[in-house]
Amino acid sequence: RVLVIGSCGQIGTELTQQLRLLYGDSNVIASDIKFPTPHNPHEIFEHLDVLDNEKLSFVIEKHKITDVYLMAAMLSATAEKSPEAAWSLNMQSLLHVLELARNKKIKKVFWPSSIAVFGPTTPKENTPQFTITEPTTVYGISKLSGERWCEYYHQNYDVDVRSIRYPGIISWLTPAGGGTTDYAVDIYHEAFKSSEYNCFLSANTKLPMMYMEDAIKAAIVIMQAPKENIRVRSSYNLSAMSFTPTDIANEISKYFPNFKVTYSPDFRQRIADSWPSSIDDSHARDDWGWRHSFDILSMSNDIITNLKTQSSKAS
Ligand code: VAH
Repeated sequence: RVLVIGSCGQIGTELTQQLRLLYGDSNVIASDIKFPTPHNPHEIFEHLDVLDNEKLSFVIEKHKITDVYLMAAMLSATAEKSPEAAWSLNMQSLLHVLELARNKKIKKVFWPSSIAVFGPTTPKENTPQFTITEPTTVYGISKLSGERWCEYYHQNYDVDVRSIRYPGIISWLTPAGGGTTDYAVDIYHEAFKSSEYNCFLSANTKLPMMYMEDAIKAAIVIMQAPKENIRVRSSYNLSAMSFTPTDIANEISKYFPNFKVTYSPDFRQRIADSWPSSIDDSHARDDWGWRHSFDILSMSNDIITNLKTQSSKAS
């Protein structure tokens, strides 16, 4: 049985839906500190604060969980405002789950890391799998520490934890939650609401990005790969495309010719400037067959099509 922790989050919502399609509703238990909304109507739901270790162990036992997808975290922008809370949530949640795996209470763990583990001293273009990682954000520090723990628990206790350094993830169904790349989610929704969007990053801020469908596919494919294929036990670089706010504005203007984007960089610009512009994910492609499906054209078309359908249903 599978437990998704953080099933109401940006990735968790659609990940839970896909896992239910794959394994059946009764084999996928959703859990979150928030309660489900119409966005994420989970068949089997447990209200869970992942820091409540007792409740977590109870849920694992009650549902005979074998695989855990730990999707709960505080993202980069929010974490800068609440460093201690971010460290506690992002770190303690992982350590609790790794301990359960060490004690053989669960068999397999998926834990998302992020390109946020890279910092200003990391090579910016085509960032290699193994390189300098001096993150300058609370979120990046917590993700880098998490990667070190994943590798430690694998090497010392043979824990089967698998991790991916996600780039910015773009979704239409679920809102993004407190990240630096959220502009790329918000801007599409704004195109349907008003004729302009004020972007909190500068026009030419190039960042590695991925469409939600690819992000979900990656989590499921890495978890289904034979154990011996997973040679990187810190976290795999992963990417699909890189783009700037200008690139997205140009895509949207194909559908909304009068759409106007203005740029007012805020504190999140410093975070974005510390991250790479593009990622070398050849290890993921070689080790477990990673292949992305969406580029900026097919992603934009998919988002606009779905938002059109959603808005026509709503009206
Ligand atoms: C964030 N969406 O912006 C997340 C992600 C690489 C970005 O980690 O914090």
